[in-house]
Amino acid sequence: MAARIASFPFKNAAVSTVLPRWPGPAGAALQAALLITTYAAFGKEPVSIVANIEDVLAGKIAAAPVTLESMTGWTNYAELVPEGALPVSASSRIVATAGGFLVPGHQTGSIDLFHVTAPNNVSHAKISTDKEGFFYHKIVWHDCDGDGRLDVMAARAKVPNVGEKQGELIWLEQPAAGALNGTPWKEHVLSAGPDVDFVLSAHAESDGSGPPPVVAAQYFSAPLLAIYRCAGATWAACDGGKGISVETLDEDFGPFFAVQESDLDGDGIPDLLVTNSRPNATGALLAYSKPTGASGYTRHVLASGYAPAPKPLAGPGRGAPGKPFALPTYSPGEKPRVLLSGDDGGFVSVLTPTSKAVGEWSYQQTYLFNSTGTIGQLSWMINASSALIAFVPLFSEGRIEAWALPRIM
Ligand SMILES: [Ca+2]
Ligand SMILES: [Ca+2]
Repeated sequence: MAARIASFPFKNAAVSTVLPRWPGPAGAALQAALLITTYAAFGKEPVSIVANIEDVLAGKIAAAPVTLESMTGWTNYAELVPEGALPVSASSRIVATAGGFLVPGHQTGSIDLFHVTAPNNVSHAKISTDKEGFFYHKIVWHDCDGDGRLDVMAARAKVPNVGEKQGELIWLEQPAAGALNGTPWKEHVLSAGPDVDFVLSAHAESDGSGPPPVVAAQYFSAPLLAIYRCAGATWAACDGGKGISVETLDEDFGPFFAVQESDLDGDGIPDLLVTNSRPNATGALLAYSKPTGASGYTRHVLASGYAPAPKPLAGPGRGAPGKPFALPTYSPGEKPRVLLSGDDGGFVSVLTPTSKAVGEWSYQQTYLFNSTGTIGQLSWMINASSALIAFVPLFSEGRIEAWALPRIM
């Protein structure tokens, strides 16, 4: 059985991320750390790091969050920048954040880099240029212009009280020098549409000639799951929308919340793992497959019926489920399990494939727990003992839980 192995208080815990090999106290061996962002309608919303998380889980030390930054707000995304993406020394690390939301005071979001040379030595570079009312949920590192430097692709949304909701796919050009000096990177707008989550697909290419297509889970602007392809040699050739074509994969099950690409059914071809987010017990975990030779994607409903937990004061904008994760497998041919959070549904579950056969899409769902509060974004890691650990930010209840997931649930 899955077991709760640790729990510690953490006010307003929102998005969690595992940082591998993160520097802890001087002299200590490098260990994974847990990064946690916070959401608050008023006051500071620090992004913090709990170093030496394996020692915390083992009960050797107490969780001691250290603030990475508290200048940005409503941080929806925080990840380690890929090694080598920016010209810094090998011992330093950079965390990229993206944020903002439709909450008053937070509508105009930003993309920021935090360069950490020591736990208490953090420098900040905001690389986006403010566009009033637009906020960010996701960035992807990709060399958009083929100059050898990784650039930032991002989706952003605008949700005004009155007027049109908008989504925009953009890229920010990493300069040849001064990438971290605080000057915003040059912005290029690619297309309307993508607004929340997206991936660069390794598989959705139509003829193999262009750059990797964008698969977008659209929530605000138009509730679609859609593929954006660029006919140029690089994404930069499609600036301003030139040469971009859009294929709609699903216009029935939206609004869509999250998308990732992973081979789910064991045929060796990456599939799309997707959630929508809905209020009325119609939330679903979905997969989309495109076998070799198929002309289009086939939708598979892996589980459905998710709903926000009942609350005395159920506000608007609540939905379920949250973000799914395909978990690592243990042997060739094994299909991955899926870790799922409920978001406003207040649960965490693991879906295990019930058949090894290719083309079978049935799963058994095991709930780790149900609560009445909102769950933030989960993260997971493999610890030094090869066990799979899931981190759960319980936003409403103000704590972080760690769960060990055995190979057989
Ligand atoms: Ca570049
Ligand atoms: Ca597949």
